[in-house]
Amino acid sequence: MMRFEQTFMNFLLQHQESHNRTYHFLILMDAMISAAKHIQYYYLTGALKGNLGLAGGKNVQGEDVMRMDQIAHEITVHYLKNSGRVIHVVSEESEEIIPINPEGGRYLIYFDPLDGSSNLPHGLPVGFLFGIAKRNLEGPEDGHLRAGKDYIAAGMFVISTGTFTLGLKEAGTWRFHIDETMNFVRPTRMMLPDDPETWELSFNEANRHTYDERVQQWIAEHERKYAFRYLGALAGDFHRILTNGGMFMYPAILNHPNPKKNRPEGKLRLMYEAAVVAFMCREAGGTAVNEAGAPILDIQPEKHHQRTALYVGSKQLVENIAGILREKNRG
Ligand code: AHM
Ligand code: MG
Repeated sequence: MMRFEQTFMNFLLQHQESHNRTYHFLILMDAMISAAKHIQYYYLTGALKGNLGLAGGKNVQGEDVMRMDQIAHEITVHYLKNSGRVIHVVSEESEEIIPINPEGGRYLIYFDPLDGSSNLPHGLPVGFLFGIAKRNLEGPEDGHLRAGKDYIAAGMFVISTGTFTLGLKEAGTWRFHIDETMNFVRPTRMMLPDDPETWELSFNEANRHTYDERVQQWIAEHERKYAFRYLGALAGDFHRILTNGGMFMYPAILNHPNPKKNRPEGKLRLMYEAAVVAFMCREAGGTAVNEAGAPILDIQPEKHHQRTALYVGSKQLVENIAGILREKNRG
């Protein structure tokens, strides 16, 4: 007798029906999955087509080379448009908010279609990260910029390793793997492990001396207890943290030898990077804070490309450093 895996779409259908929800979200997620698969296969052959280099040149066929992140952006907007369910999107690849279906749409999507640009020219893992909020169905719509706590779902595809992780509001964080038929299958609920045995720390070691002194001191006191891993692509690094526990951090850069390179606001983007992983982390039993030690999910964005520092992972570790960050903020 053959055994078949449960597909993502079947999992989601059951989820929506058991919560008495509409099918609109299924249609939206079908568009996201189509976009992710399309990006995945473009990326896999990207080196051959000359798509992994910088924009501006010509490929071997003499065609204009587009940056892979621009291609990923166009693919995503295409599928989201066709879904008919999206009011507007915020994309890392577009300065402006892009209206899609302002009257008839139901969802607001914040995404980075190809995150981890330093891995791009090597064809190494990158991420497609997204957060989803819903239109205010009860009254007039506002500026559409939602805090992470108001997302209904947030997820990431690790491209091109073929994994997909989705956090659903009050319903857990789930991981899926791509199968031979290009379906994402085998829903597996992710919970951060309590046992520190497997915990890892993940941050850009080259930046260590640019962090606030108290953060540097925290690292010096804790680093020997844990393994250290850093891929340089948030989706990949956070993928590991979700499985193994520990903490990923991208602290504020405050003491760079070239002061122009300081980033007191942090580097990562709030709406489609930090809040996305913070949301999945909360649904997996963890937490996330900014440089002031305040919960990432509570930050009300003032602009769509807002940056933030990020500390995300196992509660015990994040809360420990959050205490120090809050003290620093008071002092
Ligand atoms: P990007 O949007 O330019 O790709 O930058 C975001 C990426 C994250 O994926 C990753 O966690 C971080 O930047 C890595 O930065 P760094 O190269 O400074 O370590
Ligand atoms: Mg990015």
